[in-house]
Amino acid sequence: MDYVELSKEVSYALRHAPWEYELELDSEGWVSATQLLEALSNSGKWRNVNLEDLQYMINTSEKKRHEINNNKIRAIYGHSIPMKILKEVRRPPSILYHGTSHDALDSILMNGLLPRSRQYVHLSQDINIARQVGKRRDEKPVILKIDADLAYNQGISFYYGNEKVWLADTIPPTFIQVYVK
Ligand code: HQG
Repeated sequence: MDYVELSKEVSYALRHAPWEYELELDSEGWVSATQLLEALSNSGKWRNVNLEDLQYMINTSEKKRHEINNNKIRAIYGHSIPMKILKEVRRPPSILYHGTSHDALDSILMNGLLPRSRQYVHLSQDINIARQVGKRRDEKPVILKIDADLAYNQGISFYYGNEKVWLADTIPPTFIQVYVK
């Protein structure tokens, strides 16, 4: 089984288009794993997929995109569906990074970091992760340094995704510094 391909389809279902799979996410993004497996099986491509496959897909992925608990599964971050998924508010690490493209830089410095097509802005404590994220859009990405401590103290909400991904609604320009250009 192609677990990378499976992960992409599960991400699509749980982040962007649950209705295409007749799934309804709860307020924290969980759906019945059985229902997801049923929908995948019906598609033909994933006829024999089972819960162990989903668990193996999660365990072997370098990013922790999904989690399973009590026969339920959810995407941990990345959602774009209209219903906002509730994430746990938490004090962030004092510094967070965001990797992006040179094309986006002027707009970000003017308007701040905005979630764009997703529900939250995605940030990372690890500069190498930020670089990887930015590389999806720019061979030599811009790395932005976010004064998360100051932002948090001034009332900006941060949310916990996983050990590597922090979320925020928006980051105003005053908390953003260009770290690598
Ligand atoms: C940019 C992947 C102009 C922002 C990744 C980014 C991540 C602005 C793009 C996760 C802007 C949105 C999320 C503004 C932000 N003006 N551009 N004011 N504010 N932007 O994909 O953070 O592999 O929605 O810099 O690794 O790149 O799918 O967000 O370039 O963890 O699991 O608008 O998705 O994870 O792009 O990536 P995205 P992202 P997976």
